[in-house]
Amino acid sequence: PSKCVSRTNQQQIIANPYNFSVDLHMPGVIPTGSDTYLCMAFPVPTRQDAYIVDFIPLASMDTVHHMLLFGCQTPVSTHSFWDCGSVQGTCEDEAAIMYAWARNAPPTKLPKDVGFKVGRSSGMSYFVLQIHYGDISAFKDHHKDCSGLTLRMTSRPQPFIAGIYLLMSVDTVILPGKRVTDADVACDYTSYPIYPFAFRTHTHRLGKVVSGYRIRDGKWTLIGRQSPQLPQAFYPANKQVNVKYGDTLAARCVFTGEGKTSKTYIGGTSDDEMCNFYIMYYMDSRHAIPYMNCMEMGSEELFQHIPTEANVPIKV
Ligand code: IYT
Ligand code: CU
Ligand code: CU
Repeated sequence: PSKCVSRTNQQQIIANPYNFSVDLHMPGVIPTGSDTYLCMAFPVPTRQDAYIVDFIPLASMDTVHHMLLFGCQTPVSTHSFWDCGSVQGTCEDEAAIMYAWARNAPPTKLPKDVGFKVGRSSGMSYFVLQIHYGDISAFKDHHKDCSGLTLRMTSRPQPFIAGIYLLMSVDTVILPGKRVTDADVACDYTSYPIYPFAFRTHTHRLGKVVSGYRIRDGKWTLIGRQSPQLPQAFYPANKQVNVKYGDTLAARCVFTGEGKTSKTYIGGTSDDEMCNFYIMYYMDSRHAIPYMNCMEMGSEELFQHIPTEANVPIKV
């Protein structure tokens, strides 16, 4: 039996019968080394559709480097927590990211009337919480960690659903010693309008800056730009940039091969690299599409027109 105290279950306020909270936290763990990734799956507690409308993080600031929340159908384990570093991963099927908390970054809030749809019809039956324990010296006293987050949920349909559009490179190769390698990704957008409100960048150690754009009538408009060496949370997107049928979405990751003695490829370990630009958006719930992605390498001709800021490093 875990000593973790549930923060919500004892005091559910029954003011609105549609609203409820779900507590997701580690069951009292002691990571065995620095830079351990632990995962824990939780069944979505309702068979009907439900919406996440708010995230309330509760993480031990001295040990938790970051927390991610995913949704999927088939987690690697449903019994207890597991080591989900590069070998095992989070889910057998595709995982969808819904939330990122990183130390020293402000947490993301969903806009009003916006919710992530989970449950039966969304094909998302489990939450998976991933926690990266960084420096574990605070565990010398053998205490157990119960970090995690509380989800505020409602069964009331929301006017807008939240979703994620992921741009990722699958084929970048970074040559050793080469000062700059650009990984470019771009796709035509051919769906209903989306309204980006947050973005997240992800690379490993060689990434310098990652930028995402909407291209409309040849004009590049910034959605967000960040150093992946800063906490990899969702940051507020450039306001008033919507994306509609006929636009193009594009992202560039700038890498350096300086200090490397061999080629670096895209892959799962910390010696590999990744190039990810996540757009968190909302969309009219009548034509809700919660996950989209783009893995096409943009054309050289298109990227001739990328604003020069995309290659300007960000101070960390
Ligand atoms: C090869 C690669 O770039 N992997 C990324 C993007 C990715 C995310 C999810 C790929 C798939 C997913 O289901 I969610 I398939 C990647 O692994 N990124 C990590 C986490 O897995 C989310 C990151 O921190 O952004
Ligand atoms: Cu981390
Ligand atoms: Cu990665």
